[in-house]
Amino acid sequence: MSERYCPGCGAKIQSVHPDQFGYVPEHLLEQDAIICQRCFRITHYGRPELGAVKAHEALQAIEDGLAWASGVVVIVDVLDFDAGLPQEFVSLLRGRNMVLAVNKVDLLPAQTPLEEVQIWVRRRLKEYALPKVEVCLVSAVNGYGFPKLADAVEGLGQRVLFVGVTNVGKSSVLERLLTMRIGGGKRRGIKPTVSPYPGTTVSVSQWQCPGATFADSPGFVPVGRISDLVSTEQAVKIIPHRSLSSHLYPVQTGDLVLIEGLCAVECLQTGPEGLLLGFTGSGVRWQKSTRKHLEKWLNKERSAFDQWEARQMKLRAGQDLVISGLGWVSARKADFQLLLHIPAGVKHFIRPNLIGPKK
Ligand SMILES: Nc1nc2c(ncn2[C@@H]2O[C@H](COP(=O)(O)OP(=O)(O)OP(=O)(O)O)[C@@H](O)[C@H]2O)c(=O)[nH]1
Ligand SMILES: [Mg+2]
Repeated sequence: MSERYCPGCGAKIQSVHPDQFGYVPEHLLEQDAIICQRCFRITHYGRPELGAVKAHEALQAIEDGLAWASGVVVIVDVLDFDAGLPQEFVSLLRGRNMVLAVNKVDLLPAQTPLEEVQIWVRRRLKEYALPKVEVCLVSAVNGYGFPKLADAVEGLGQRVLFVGVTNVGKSSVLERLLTMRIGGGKRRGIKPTVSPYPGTTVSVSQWQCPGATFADSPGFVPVGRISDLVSTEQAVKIIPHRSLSSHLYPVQTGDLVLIEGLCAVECLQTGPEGLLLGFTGSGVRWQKSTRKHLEKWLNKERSAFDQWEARQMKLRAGQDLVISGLGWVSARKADFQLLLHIPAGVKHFIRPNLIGPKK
């Protein structure tokens, strides 16, 4: 009998190990269209069954997918742009016929001019030595940008692979394209499995469309995102789903901006007018304090993460300090000398402001 794969997550179907990917109880194997028990439970009960795909297995599947593909749709999350393009991942993509879909633009504040975001993305891409890639700003939730994306995908040949780091919305983007003319337009009973938990898709899963085959892939597992270091329940609270919340603080030398349990931004020096504007998902609690409370705060938070690091940096007015997998603080009206207290291993990036006045 030929091997079968779960269309939801790409895992090979098996009915021996309920605690492994691809499990389907034996009595259901007779059915024509089946998804694995994990995809069924994720979709119907929202339960994060069996955890995430392993990094090395995901990488192998992505490499196999790239060997098969004629073209690639690279998906990144607009809020965590740099975490979406780790160097090892970008090097797999060089020389490919590709389109960049910058997803989740619905999470930006409503007044954000998307033309400016487009220019911002183009500038960031130069830093990754990807200057010529076609960029589409999209939202898989509300369909923004999909007509343009569909046109771009038509130029990628007959075997199109959807790739990106975990949880950026690869399966969601693919699912939406399947409902459009390019994907055949008909309602399908079975869809790519989407969930708020990173590591949902476990292998390459192909979808036949009128003029091409689309393939979903597991997420490249990035290093250093805070959302991957906390429990699944906490990750879902941290990752923005519906909107960003923003927090504006006038900050002076000696002030501390705290993000509950996750990081502290200590101001070593700034001008009299300095403002820090913080952006995270709405499940994250912010607080302003002063340096004298830092030790107490760190002692309380040490229970959650064994090791913390302090990193000193200069943040100029017009720049964002991004804490990978969490959010960012944006410097306004003055330059800042900061000391960032953060769990060991979490990456940070400094970039030009994504939202608001550009310098
Ligand atoms: N707000 C918003 N959420 C989105 C969008 N696209 C996807 N999501 C959410 O992001 C989460 C991850 O989506 P998936 O499509 O499963 O992401 P993925 O990249 O396939 O994830 P893995 O398979 O785990 O690598 C889900 O909670 C989605 O509902 C979007 O455009 N806007
Ligand atoms: Mg997926």
